[in-house]
Amino acid sequence: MDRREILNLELIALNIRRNILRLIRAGEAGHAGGALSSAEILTALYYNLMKVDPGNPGWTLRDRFVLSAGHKCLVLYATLAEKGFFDKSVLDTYGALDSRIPGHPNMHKLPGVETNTGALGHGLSIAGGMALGLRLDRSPAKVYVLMGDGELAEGSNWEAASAAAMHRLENLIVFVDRNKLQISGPTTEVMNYEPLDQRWRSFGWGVRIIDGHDFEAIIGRVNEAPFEKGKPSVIIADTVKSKGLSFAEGRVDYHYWKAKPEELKQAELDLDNIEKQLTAKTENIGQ
Ligand SMILES: Cc1ncc(C[n+]2csc(CCOP(=O)(O)OP(=O)(O)O)c2C)c(N)n1
Ligand SMILES: [Mg+2]
Repeated sequence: MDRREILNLELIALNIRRNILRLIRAGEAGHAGGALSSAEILTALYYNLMKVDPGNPGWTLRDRFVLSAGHKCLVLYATLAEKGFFDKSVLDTYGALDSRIPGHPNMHKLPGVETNTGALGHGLSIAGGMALGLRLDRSPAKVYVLMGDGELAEGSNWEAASAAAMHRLENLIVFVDRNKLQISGPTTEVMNYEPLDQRWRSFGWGVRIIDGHDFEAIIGRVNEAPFEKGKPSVIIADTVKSKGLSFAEGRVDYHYWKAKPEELKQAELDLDNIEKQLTAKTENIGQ
């Protein structure tokens, strides 16, 4: 990929992080950690990989995105708003009664949300059904799923993984956001599924491991899917929870962040610093 294209995606991911901060400010709290760790994955999907039309969210030929880990909804709202599915002013209603953007995504309230999620461990089953249905319709559309690494502790995922392999769902591509933390601690201490690549492989999937903050890796691997003929694909994305916030990166306390005013100030400064770095990179390319 061209350096300019990558920089452009990095700038969009920064805007998405700014939108996440705006949501947290509005709601005074939210699931920040897992939203921030997956900002690059959603940016790559919505700005490079997926065929979607913000003006026509129900377009039959669209690719589908299922946010299986529904508590990561801040990153979905932030991305859909950035992409123009709805007005950014809606972000300021987060936490309000009757908001169109509740604590877990609701397809009946917001255009662009494909299915309701929030109870972990159900998105993969739903996505498998979508992928099978699309194949029966001879649709070229693909189904993308974002799962949390802690979410994998739900047994229902592994039944869905077996079914997807049995049905040879080549049009199904799953990301596992391996930020190594879940709600109460390190995933390896709460429910250890490592080595995760071997586990997925044994369930009949094609597997790749990437740096989940690296656009070339995200886009490059997705473009190679299916990784193995007749198999669904999973990309294990190594990420940092709360990526971008100096005081919160890799800390379990920010899984759900009740934001203090001084933390919000620091978060703004951190994102301003990222912007400065990106501006410097842009100037370098220009020379
Ligand atoms: C069925 C179910 N059990 C428990 C929860 C509570 N819960 C919300 S987030 C979370 C941890 C998820 O961790 P992970 O999937 O690693 O997400 P991330 O690190 O990206 O935030 C849990 C247990 C839930 N939403 N659904
Ligand atoms: Mg996690």
